[in-house]
Amino acid sequence: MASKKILVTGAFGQIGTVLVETLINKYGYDNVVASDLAPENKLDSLYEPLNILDSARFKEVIVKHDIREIYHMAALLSAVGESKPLYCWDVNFGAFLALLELAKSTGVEKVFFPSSIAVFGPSTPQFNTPQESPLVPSTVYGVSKVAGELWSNYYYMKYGLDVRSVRYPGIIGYQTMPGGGTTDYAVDIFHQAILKGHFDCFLSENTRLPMMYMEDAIRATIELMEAPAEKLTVRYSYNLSAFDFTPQEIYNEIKKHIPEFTIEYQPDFRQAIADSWTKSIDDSKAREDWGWKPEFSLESMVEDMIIQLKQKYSK
Ligand code: AKB
Repeated sequence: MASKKILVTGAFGQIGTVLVETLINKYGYDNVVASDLAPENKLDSLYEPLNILDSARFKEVIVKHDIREIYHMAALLSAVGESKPLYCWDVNFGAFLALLELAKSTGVEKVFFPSSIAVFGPSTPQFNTPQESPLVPSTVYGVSKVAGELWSNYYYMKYGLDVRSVRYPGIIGYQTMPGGGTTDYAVDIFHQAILKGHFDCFLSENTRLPMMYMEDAIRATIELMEAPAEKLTVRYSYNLSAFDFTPQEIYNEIKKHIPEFTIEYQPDFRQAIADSWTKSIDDSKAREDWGWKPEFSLESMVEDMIIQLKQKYSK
């Protein structure tokens, strides 16, 4: 059992919520501090209200709890980022750079930075995207994640700060709802299938994107953070993959469980974002370096999502 103190920023977000619970189960209640913007805690955890743009307050929280590890999950996602580009840059990059500086001057030893498939762009190979690929994204969210990756690598090389990162694909989970992303449809489709039997999809039927089940995403995050430092050869961000599908393919899979389910396609501005991202990912470097292996396939993810959500809605 680790006695190091862990801080999770963005703890009320889609991934943060599940991460806090998993970290508490693993390292103990007293070793995990959740933080987010809201004044009141929504989780069963220690809590500090924190606006990550306020670096004096950020430092206060780190020092007060003698934080040694930070999972920096606070971010604006791709679709909402496009409506507020400069704010997205400040939140996703400015606050992260401030965090890296704080880590240097406090006792923080290890930092997790969540990157994304949004770092890829039209010039990146579309299928089986290699670890080393051109990173010229067309969203400000992608730009902020590329910058975060490069500065993570810089702080590691220059100051020896142990920053670790993965490029998350779209994450699907029954525990929480995403907000403001382009892959959000892949969570919403389950809720609508169960609640209404119909889904209006904001992406077109053949839009293929890389995706992953929440259980695998959380396990990948913690496995990377626990991997021996000498095994890690990538200090900007690891490609990470489980499966990929189109809206039509996930619809067909859900329909096996809910035969009356219907879908219509009404692509909006998020279509252009999805079209700029790659379709499938080569994560062999993560597999080689720290033994990454997903457990859930498209079929087993869909089955589990439907079981879990039916249970949730029947309560
Ligand atoms: C989004 O859709 O913006 C995110 C992501 C792929 O990073 N889920």
